[in-house]
Amino acid sequence: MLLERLRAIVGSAHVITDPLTMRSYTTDWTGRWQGEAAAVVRPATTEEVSTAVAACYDRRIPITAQGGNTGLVGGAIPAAGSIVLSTRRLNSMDTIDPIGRTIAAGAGVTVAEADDAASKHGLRFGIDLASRDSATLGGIVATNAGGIRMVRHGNTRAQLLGVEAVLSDGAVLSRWSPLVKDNVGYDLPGLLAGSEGTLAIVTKVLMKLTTPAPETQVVLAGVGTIAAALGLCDRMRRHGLTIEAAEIMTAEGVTLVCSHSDARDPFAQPSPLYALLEISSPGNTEAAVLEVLSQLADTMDDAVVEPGPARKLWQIRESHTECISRASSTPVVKLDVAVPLPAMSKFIAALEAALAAEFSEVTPILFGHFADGNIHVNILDVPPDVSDAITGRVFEIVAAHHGSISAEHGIGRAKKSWITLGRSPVDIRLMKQIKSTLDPRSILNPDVLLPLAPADSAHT
Ligand code: 2HG
Ligand code: ZN
Repeated sequence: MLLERLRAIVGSAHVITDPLTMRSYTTDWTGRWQGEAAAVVRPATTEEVSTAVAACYDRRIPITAQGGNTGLVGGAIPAAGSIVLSTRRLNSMDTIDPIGRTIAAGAGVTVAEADDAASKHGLRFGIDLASRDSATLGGIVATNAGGIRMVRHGNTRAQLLGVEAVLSDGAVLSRWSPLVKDNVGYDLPGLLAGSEGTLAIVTKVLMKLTTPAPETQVVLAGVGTIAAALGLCDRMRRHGLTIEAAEIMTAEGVTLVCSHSDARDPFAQPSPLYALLEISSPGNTEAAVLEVLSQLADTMDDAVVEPGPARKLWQIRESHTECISRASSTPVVKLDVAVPLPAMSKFIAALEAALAAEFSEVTPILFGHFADGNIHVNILDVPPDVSDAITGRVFEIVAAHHGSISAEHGIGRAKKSWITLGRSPVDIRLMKQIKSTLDPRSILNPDVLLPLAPADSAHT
């Protein structure tokens, strides 16, 4: 029997079947996605992962890999009868190479732990996100996470040099080279980045590290329009300054955060939009930032500047997810979208108008990494029977503006019905062919990402 076999592989203490203990693995952070599993398995080594996966392969039992369970699209939530393979015990911090500027670590190491380890060598981990204390390296690879430093260092795929990963039959792929120039064949680590646990289970990662700016200044600017916020970024760049982060919030979002946390709005009068920029430069950043702000004074309602890390200013932005969750009467509908920068103002206007006219009972809050074109559309108080209609409507507006229905959180379960809005039939066919080559028995997270026809699914 499978559970006996799994107990023999990882030890009885690490095969969880108690429904109450399993709940934190089968329910997502938002409470919107709830699954069921036959068991949660917690291997501690790649060999244990490999043997456990091979046991599932032999019996055609589906496996959902899960890191910190911080995802927002149900991508790590299992379908009934699945095994959840938790990667959290794969938490070895293997090597920091301060000369090559790389980190090698287990998939269960968190983003915060990776950053702490890099900081001891005067370096930083290039991905940062509000869930840094729980999100794992395996999870950020599986979702190709972007986060708040994407504008500066690129997404996870851009920083991924190598992976060790277990394939669906238990074979171990080790594409492990710190070389930044290495063109021997297909980019398999790049393929696994963003594959949402559907192609292989990442057990170790080899990633680039970054050099921190010696000093940063954090600007919170109250602006009336997206065009003014983009203009601020543009002028900072033209002035020779580097944008380390560029976030946008709305008056409604800032008010909500201030009433559900101890954050406070530093402005005397609320502004329609709040642009939060973190800026660095090789010289006197503060003087240069103040100069740009004075040149653009007539495009802003108000502005404050504080030396980084300026945690109080960042708290306003980073508390959005939690405060929104607390404020909504139903699980929040979270739609993480991107649009081309020139289309962003029109997109937001069209979205706000459609939601107000067609779904007047809901409360939308928009925020996000605007310099990357990424807006997190959070919709509160959505009656459960309306969530699909509202999702479809938002995605229709995204598609009409040539945007993406998934900027950084992935497709998961939440968006797979709409994947045709983001990819052509030929593209989807090719992705399915890749899936069936790497996972011929369709046991790796079979219910996420690609809309499989029932006949395609070998385990049913
Ligand atoms: C962020 O940018 C995360 O804080 C979460 O991607 C976004 O809660 C969200 O919708
Ligand atoms: Zn985000």
